Amino acid sequence: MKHSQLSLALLTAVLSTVICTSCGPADGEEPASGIGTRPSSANIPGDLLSRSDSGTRLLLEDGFEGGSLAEFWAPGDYGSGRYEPGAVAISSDFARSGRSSVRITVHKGDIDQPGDPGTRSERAELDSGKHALLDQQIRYRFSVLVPDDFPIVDNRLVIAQWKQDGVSGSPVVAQRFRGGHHYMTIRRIGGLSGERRYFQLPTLTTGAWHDMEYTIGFSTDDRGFVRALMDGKEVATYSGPTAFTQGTNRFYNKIGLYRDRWPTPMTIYFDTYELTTLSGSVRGNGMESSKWSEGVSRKNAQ
Ligand SMILES: [Ca+2]
Repeated sequence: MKHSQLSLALLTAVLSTVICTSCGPADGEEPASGIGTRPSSANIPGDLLSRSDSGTRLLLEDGFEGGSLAEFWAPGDYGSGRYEPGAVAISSDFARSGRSSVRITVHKGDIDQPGDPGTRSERAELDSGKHALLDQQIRYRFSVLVPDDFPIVDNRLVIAQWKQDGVSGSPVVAQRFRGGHHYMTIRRIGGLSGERRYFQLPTLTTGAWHDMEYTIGFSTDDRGFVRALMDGKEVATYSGPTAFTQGTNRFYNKIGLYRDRWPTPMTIYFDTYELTTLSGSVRGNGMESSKWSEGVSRKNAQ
């Protein structure tokens, strides 16, 4: 099968190059104390809602113009905090659309939290807020630019992640950039927090905008799927459960920089963010993908 061969090749490539991809229980985990305090989709400002002729519905949109963030983004001090004051700013350094984008910078110790045993995590992330997306087909789009002077280091780094409220540990879907390797992970529903599949993504060229698109069906059964496009081309597909039965019907996406502690700052840019719900309920699509691996280390993965 073409897909099987491709998936196996991708898995082999990723496992041969990713030295340590352990996320640990703190990979984007939020403390329970912060749950339930953010706006739901019902509270999305009316001017963000629209409906096209094709039956799709634009839920969230931010082109990062006009000097301020769209209202739907959770504030930086939400819960234990998503970013430090000044870490997120509208910037005219680069623009994928219009005249500006959002610049996100993380410094050592920002929003310090426990990471894997013996490690600390730090972050500067924009949080989409929680939305009822179970059993719907949805599509996230955003553009990302990694500047030329970005530190390319072998340290855990998540630049986009999707999580389900009420579920601790690793994100269901994550886009990662580590040591120059660009890849997506899918957490195994019902498995250990670190048990996941790896999908190598095309090179994230520094100094250039890349357009990411994730079509996701959040489902507790085999109707679930993830389809990733990069710069208009399909780059990864997964078919299988994407939601936990013990979790709530509240899903959220974060973009930015989430990493294990590192001494030097990192800055990244995003633009043209949107979340669209597609017509129809989620349905299985027969996609194939790689096998599960517990990515604690290269040795364990092999
Ligand atoms: Ca823009």
